[in-house]
Amino acid sequence: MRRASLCATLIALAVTTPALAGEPPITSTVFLADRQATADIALTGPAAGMNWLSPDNEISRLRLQGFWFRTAQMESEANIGQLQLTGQAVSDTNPGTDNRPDTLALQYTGPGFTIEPTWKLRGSSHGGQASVVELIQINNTSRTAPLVISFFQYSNFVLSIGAAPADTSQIHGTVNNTATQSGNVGFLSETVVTPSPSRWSAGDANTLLNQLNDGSSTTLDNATLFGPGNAAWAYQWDFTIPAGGSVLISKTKQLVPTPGAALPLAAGLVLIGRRRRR
Ligand SMILES: [Ca+2]
Ligand SMILES: [Ca+2]
Repeated sequence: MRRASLCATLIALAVTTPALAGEPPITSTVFLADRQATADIALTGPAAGMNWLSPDNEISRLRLQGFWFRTAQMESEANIGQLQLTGQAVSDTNPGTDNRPDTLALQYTGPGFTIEPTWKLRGSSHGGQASVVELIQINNTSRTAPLVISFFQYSNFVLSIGAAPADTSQIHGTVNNTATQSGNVGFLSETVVTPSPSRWSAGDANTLLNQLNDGSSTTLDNATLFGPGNAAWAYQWDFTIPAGGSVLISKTKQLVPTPGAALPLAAGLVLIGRRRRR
């Protein structure tokens, strides 16, 4: 937490004091809104990332979209929420349309590098879609040494309702830079504008997440289709960033509910949450 003045603009931010040794990790969440769409982003801990995305502020269609990394000095991947959070700001980029904060910028600092993700949420007045534009800048802050780093994005949307998960995830495009996930209640498409990913995987949500948390080095398997099932997908970028240099990942995603999607009627639904927040 850098400056108390930033807090004045936060709609919802739970801040706890820095954890002492042996205490549970700090958990804090930023809430973004634009028209009917809402998003939550958890800032710290091993499951940091966007964990709520809803076109209508009713049902989240996202369980987690988070970022992991592994430098040449590391034996396994870690969530960026396990780094020190050194910068945080929310802003309103369309005050004439909706004057609530819709954009979050963060900075995490590790040994010889910083990672700076930014999310900008856009919704619609009728709840028909939620779009997010994301930029992730990775800076090598060393003056002498290159930074060898693999950066991962894990994405687990939940777009089907029924007795069992029945989502399909797929990687598309000649440079594998578009991912889709679909089910009987919605469709998600994400395109990496630049740079194209080095590796990718469409797979089972738990299997992919375990690969990033299993304490060993992981290289994604380039699978391009999974499902129907508990589908998710992941991207991997392998970078060597020269001393003082930076890379910028730019991507955009759009979440669209299926028009007239059936409301939950039976037990055993796969819905991950339902809440009204305003
Ligand atoms: Ca706004
Ligand atoms: Ca691993």
